[in-house]
Amino acid sequence: MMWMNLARAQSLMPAEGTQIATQVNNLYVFLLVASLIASAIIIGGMIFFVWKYRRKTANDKTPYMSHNTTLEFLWSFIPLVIFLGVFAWGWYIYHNMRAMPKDALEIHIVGKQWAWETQYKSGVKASNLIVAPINTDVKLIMTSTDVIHSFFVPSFRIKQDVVPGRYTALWFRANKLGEYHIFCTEFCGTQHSGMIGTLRVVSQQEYEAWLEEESKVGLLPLAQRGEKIFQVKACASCHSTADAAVKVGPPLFKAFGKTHEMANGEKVAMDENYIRESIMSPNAKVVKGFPQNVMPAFQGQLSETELSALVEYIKGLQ
Ligand code: HEC
Ligand SMILES: [Cu+2]
Repeated sequence: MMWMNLARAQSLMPAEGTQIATQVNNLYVFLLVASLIASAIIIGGMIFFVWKYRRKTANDKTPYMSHNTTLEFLWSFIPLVIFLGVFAWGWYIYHNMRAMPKDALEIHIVGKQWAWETQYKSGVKASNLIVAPINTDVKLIMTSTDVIHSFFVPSFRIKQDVVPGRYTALWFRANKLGEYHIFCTEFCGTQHSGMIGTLRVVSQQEYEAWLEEESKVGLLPLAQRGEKIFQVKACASCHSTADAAVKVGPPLFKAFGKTHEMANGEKVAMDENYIRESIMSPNAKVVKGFPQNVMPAFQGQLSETELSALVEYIKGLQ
């Protein structure tokens, strides 16, 4: 319907990421348009009658009127039918929203001041991020560790209180790829407005790849995660870790805490910040006797957790 699409122009409402969002929008647009038509009839009729039956001469008499059964019946019955229709329509959508699908992919969500923690069944965890496959029923099982929060994804038109001491649930079936906002909509303390996250809808393959990748680094002690990342990012092809052998780059074995001489003569003790800088922008300080521009810069390719893991791993190579 043309008018529905018109009223639903992107600028008016958040994107629709699920079938339910579309259903909610249709109902909402119907209510909006029905209210507009009703107010046009009522206010327009009022203005018209005020004008038509205005006092025209000094001795106008108000005619005697009792009632009109047909009219009264119609203006009661037609709205009644519309209201019952809206009720049934709303009930149907609400039922769809609240009836949890069987065999859904279940994800645990913990609200805390002031973040959303995501926990997958495999043990993978994420913070302020939910990654979910497209066209799949997903059920969120939610609780809070402190105060009452409220989980809201505007583009999915789903919202639910997240309460300490019990579980509440939501479900969705995303039908568009993309990133959607997660908000907390229950005032929960000073940083409430910062309690936001991202719901990323990806293809089934991407979802599995992501889980796989996260499970590599998600469950181990930091130094062990660091060791994995060191392999995955091919650091190992240029740096030796078990002896002082010089490969493409300087050995990292027993390197932490020692003083290293740079190409410009500067002496730098290897601490956490030096490791970080060496990984993110290798050209900031170039080790004496080694080529510049050989080690790739990892800026933007490692998360803070991955960086900490690498730092801990390198510290432990003693
Ligand atoms: C293509 C080879 C190559 C790869 C891959 C590489 N590096 Fe390097 N790295 C070097 C070279 C060459 C240097 C010395 C030049 C410089 O300082 O930029 C270096 C320097 C370093 C230093 C400073 C060492 C010191 O003794 O002062 C650290 C720490 C380091 N790399 C860590 C890493 C980590 C962690 C990774 C993986 C995320 C990595 N490197 C990947 C070649 C590489
Ligand atoms: Cu909150």
